[in-house]
Parts: sequence; structure tokens; C-alpha cells
Amino acid sequence: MPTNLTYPYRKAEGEYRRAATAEEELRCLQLMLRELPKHKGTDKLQAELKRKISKSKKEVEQEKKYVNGNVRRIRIPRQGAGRVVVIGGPSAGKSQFIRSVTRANPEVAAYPFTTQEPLPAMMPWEDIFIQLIDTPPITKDFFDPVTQGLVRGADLVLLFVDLGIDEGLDHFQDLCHRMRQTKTQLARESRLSEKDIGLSFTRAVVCLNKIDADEAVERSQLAREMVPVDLPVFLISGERMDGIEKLKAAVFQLLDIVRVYTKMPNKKTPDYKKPFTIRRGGNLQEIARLIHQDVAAKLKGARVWGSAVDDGIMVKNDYVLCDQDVVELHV
Ligand SMILES: Nc1nc2c(ncn2[C@@H]2O[C@H](COP(=O)(O)OP(=O)(O)OP(=O)(O)O)[C@@H](O)[C@H]2O)c(=O)[nH]1
Ligand SMILES: [Mg+2]
Repeated sequence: MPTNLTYPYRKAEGEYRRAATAEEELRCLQLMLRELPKHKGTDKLQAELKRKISKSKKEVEQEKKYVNGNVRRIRIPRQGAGRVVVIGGPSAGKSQFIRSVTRANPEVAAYPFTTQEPLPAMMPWEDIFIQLIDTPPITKDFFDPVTQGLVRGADLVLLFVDLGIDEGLDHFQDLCHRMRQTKTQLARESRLSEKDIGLSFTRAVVCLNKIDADEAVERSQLAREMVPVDLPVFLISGERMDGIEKLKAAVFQLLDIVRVYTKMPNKKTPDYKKPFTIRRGGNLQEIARLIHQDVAAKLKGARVWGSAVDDGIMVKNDYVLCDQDVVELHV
């Protein structure tokens, strides 16, 4: 029987997939239950949600006890056009890569666990900024819950592999093994598992790093065979900047966003300095909402200049925007 899930339900589900703490998970699950259309076709899902809610309540209680016992809580606000979390084994070159592509200065050193707390930085790409987050290493025995939450909430994960030493491949295997034991896993597309709604997949690519090092090319062959679930692979050197431009362009593509420039009716040129960014598939109404609720409420269409339309053509509110469209909103 079809479940006919509604837009508000799907939205709550998306938020649940990104929830970084037990408390957030519980709030989203409760919202999902509230928004779920109640009929025979959704009986199973209702029961599943109720089960998850009672489990989540216990987790919240546990987390509270843990917090009272002085656990750290780290909140990194979202900034820029998307959030990309950089993970990997010890000394894989995560921090060096972030130093190379942003203005941040995380510590880089040849010993493991140089990075102990997540650190955000902004990476410029063409006319936008993308948020990168450096993280402590993931090992056989250590996967910081904070990193886990960040991976779950990321728009994209870059999984770094150290091609500089043979052990780099063991670290890669250990990381994959450790992640498989959690409810936060990597995949080609971000989604929730259909069988178990507690299991969340985050879109990821593998960065085989330090391609400049001795024997790195040979190690890269082995590493490719170890890549889980067919994730895309990039060969890079964060230090020497090999393959970095290609990786950055791919990051933008994989974030699935489009840039839109707005133009005032009385001006000849749009504001090219500050594009709005929205998810690919988003329409004119969404851009209007980003500007102001009033603009969204009164929107009557727009003139558009872009790759998919004739210059200056008038379109309706449901027009789906393409990357680098220029719009002149009419209210
Ligand atoms: N040859 C080579 N060495 C690199 C490259 N990137 C980083 N390194 C070296 O690898 C070591 C570890 O680099 P980091 O950037 O600190 O590694 P990390 O992944 O942040 O390590 P943790 O914070 O401990 O998890 C340092 O000695 C770097 O100089 C690279 O592209 N090529
Ligand atoms: Mg580091």
C-alpha cells in the first residue's frame, strides 16, 4: 500500500538524518511521527517510529547523565554554501589539506592525533565559500562521537587515506571497519536506510593523499581495491597541491547546489559578488524566501538570464533554477 509521505514529513526526515545529538534526533523523530499521514499503509512505519522514539528517549537520558559528568559539547554553526567534513586515519594529511585550501592554520605534524578537536575553515571556490571541518583521526578504537555527529550532518565527507606509508592502508581498513559498526555510514548518496531508519548514509568521496610520496602510486592501486561501496576516488597531494583543483570542482558538483545572482529592475548588471545558493532542483520561490518572506508572498515571477532559457524571458514562481542564473524578481 502506498505511504504517500508528505513534504513536511520528508523535511523532518531530512533533518533527522542530519541530527548531530540524541536530543535533536528525538525532536526530529517526534516531528516525523506528528507529520506522518496516519492510515493502513503507514502502520509499520508508525510502529517503527514509536520504537525509535522510546529508544531515543533513553539515549537522551544517557547523554544528559554524560553531560552532567562533564562531557564536551561542540557546536559548529553552518556557514557558506555547504558543509564538508574531512575525516581519515592518523596523519593522513587532513590538516595539511585544510591549511592548503583555506586561510586556517591547523597544526600539522608527523605524529598521530595532532588534531584533537574539530575545527571549521572556509574554502573559497570561484565566487562562493564552502565550509570544511578538520577532525581528529578515526582509528580501530577511537571514533569521537562529535566527529560521528559531524559526519551524519555533513553535506559531503572527504575520506583521507595516507599513501605515504604502508600502514596508511591498514589505517584505511581500520576506519572502514570502525564506521561499519556505527549507525553513520558513507555512501554515494546521502539517505536514510529503508530497512532501518536509524541508519544514516552520508555522501562521501575518497581522497588518496600524499601521491607525491615514494611508492605512493603503487599503494594507490591497493587502496583503490579497498574502497567501500564504489565511492568516487581522487588522487591528490594536499602539500604539493596535486589534483586539488579537480577535487574542489567535484566538491562543488557533489554539494548539489546552484548559484543564483539577483538583479534589480532598474540596474543593468546583477550583483555578481554575492550569489544565493540553493539545492539543485530549487525554484524561484525558494530564492524569494531567502530574500524575505514578504518577497516570497508577493512574488509574481521573474525575468531570467541563464543557460536554460532565452535571455530576459519571463518565468513563473515554479521555474527551476540552473547554476549561475541571473534573476530579476517581480512582486
Ligand atoms: N609527502 C606528503 N606529506 C604530507 C602531505 N600532507 C601532509 N603530509 C605530512 O603528513 C604528516 C601528517 O599531516 P597532518 O596534516 O598533520 O595529518 P592529519 O591527518 O591532520 O593527522 P591527525 O591530526 O593526527 O589526524 C605531516 O608530517 C605532514 O607534513 C602530502 O600531501 N604529501
Ligand atoms: Mg590533523
